[in-house]
Amino acid sequence: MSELRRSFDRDGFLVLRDFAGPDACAALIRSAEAIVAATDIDALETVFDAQGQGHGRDRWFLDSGPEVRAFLEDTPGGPKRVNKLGHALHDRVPAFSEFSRDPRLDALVRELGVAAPLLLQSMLIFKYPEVGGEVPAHQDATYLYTEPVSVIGLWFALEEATLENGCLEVLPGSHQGGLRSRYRRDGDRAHTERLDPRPWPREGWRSLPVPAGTLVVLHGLLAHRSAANRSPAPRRAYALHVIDGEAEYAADNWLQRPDELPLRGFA
Ligand SMILES: O=C(O)CCC(=O)C(=O)O
Repeated sequence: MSELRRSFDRDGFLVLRDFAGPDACAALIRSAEAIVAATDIDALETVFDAQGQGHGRDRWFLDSGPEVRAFLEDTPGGPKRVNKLGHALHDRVPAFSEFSRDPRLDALVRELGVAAPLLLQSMLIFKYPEVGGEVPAHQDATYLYTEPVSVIGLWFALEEATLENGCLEVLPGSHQGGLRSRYRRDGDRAHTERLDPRPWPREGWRSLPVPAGTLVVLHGLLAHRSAANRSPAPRRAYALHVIDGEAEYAADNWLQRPDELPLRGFA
């Protein structure tokens, strides 16, 4: 077993600096900001409700698995600002498809045990200065469940992520403790079902301040979160979630792909 794999199996995450160069990061930011600039923000209504998951009652969210849609920050009374774009940038937008279908990522996830990688979900998370919201502690397998659990998060810092602008925070080893909740779709809504009532511990979290270009790899059962950005510096990041095609994809996951846009791997 490689040292990388041993470390991932032990901790539930990897921090790989200098994965993406400045030009590659800038290209994704440019492409994402062009999408935002072409979006009628005032016409948007769906706030990405990271705390209460209120967007789970909203078709703009529920049908976004094969689309590129913008979601708002919770800024009551203030101007509307975009929280994220999701969830099929990797299949719909050339700059993201090129960035995501990198043979190095294919080799990496296979080394971590994914036999038949499929690119399931992508998001550009803006965390704009002053307004970028908190992402509460969660496991990605809550939202992207396969049997057995196979989802891996590939999170790319497109700019420096710091303690001030809301860098990722992880709970090392928490991937060994089982899945705590599932986010299930039931017709026109999705809701969270708790499987384990214990709250995440207050102690033991590790902040991951990283320079732009860093790839953070997250096991699907690893608890992670990020604080609000109250600093003057943006913290844009790209997150790509990969599952194993050999695992069974849950029919009641919120994200469902239509036959017209089947999931693809890295090729
Ligand atoms: O970018 C963040 O702050 C959180 C990202 C995240 O939770 C994820 O990609 O699963």
